[in-house]
Amino acid sequence: MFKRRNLVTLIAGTLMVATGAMAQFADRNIKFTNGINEDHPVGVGVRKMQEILAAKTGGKMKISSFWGGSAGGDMQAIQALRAGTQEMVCASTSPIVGIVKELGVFDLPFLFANEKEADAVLDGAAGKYFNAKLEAVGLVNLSYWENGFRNLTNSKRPVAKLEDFDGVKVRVMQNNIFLDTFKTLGSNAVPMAFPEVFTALETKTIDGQENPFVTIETSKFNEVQKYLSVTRHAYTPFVVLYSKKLWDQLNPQEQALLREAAMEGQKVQRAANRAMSDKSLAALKAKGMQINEVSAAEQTRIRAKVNAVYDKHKDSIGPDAIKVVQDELKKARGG
Ligand code: TF8
Repeated sequence: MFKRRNLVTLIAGTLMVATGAMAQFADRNIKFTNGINEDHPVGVGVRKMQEILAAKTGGKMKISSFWGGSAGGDMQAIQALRAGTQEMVCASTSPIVGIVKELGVFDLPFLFANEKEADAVLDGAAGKYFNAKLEAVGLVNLSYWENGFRNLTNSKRPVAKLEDFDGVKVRVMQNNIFLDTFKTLGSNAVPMAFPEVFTALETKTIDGQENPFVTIETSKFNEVQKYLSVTRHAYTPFVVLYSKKLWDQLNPQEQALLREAAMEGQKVQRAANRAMSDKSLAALKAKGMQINEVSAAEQTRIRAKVNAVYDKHKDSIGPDAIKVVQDELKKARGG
C-alpha cells in the first residue's frame, strides 16, 4: 500500500530535484535578431528554442526575438555579438566572409546539388571546422539552420538562358564571390544589406535580387518583382551564433542547454523550410509572378561560365576549407 507519507516524500523529493536542477540557471533575457520576417521558418526554430528554455529553466532563460531587420542587418548584429552587446543572431554565412574568409566556400556557385549534401557537409567534420574558425573571431555557432537554394527574381525579363543575365542590375549579399558570380554572368551586381532590398526593388534602384522561394514569399518580393527564374545557383547556410564574450559568462549547464535547444531548433527549422519551399513557389505563382525553369542545356552553359569564379577565389578561401568540404561531399555522394 503506497502510504500518503510516501507520496508527500516523493513530491517533495521531485520538487527538490526540479528546483535544484533549475537552480543551475540564472535569469537571462537573450536578445536574438534576424533580418527575415517572423513567418519565415527561422521563426519555427526560434519558437522551439523558446519552448525548451521555458520548460528546462522554469522561464528563467528567455529569448527575445526581433525580426525583419528591425535591429539592423546581419553584419550590424555580427559586430554587436563580437562586441558583447547582443547575445544571438541567425545570419547567412555569406556576409561573414569578411571576418572568416573560409566561409566563402559556401558561396561558390552550384557547390551543393541538394539538401542531403548540404546537411552532410554542415553536420559533419566540415561544420566543426568552420565552427572553430567562427569561435576564433568571437562567434559561437550553436547550429546550422537552412536559408536554402537561391533563385533569381527581377522586373525586366525571364532569365531562361545565359544571355538573359546581361545588364540586369542584381542586388547580391555583401560578398565578393556573389559579386563576381553575377558579374561573370553579365549582370550589373550591386552589394546591399538585406533590409534595404525591398525598397531598392520598389524604387527600381535595382532590377532584381536572389534568394530561396521562402524568403521571396515571406519578404513579399512578389509585390515588386515580376519574374522568378528557378536557377538554384547557390545554397546558403544559416549560422545560429552566440556572442563568445557573453557565452563565456554562462555556466556549463546553460551552455549545454542552449546547444541542445539550437539543435532541436535545427530539426524543426530545416523541416519547415523544406515543407514550405514548394508552397511558397505555388503561392508566388498564384500572386502573379511569372515563373520559368532553366533548361538542362542552359544550366550547363551557366555552370561552365561561372567555373572561372572558383579558380579566382579558391586561394582566398584557402585549401583546407575547400578540402574539408570536398572530402565530405565525396562521402555524401558515395565516393
Ligand atoms: C540575403 C540573405 C538574407 C538572410 C536573412 C536576413 O539575401 O539570404 O535574406 O540572411 O536572414 O541577404
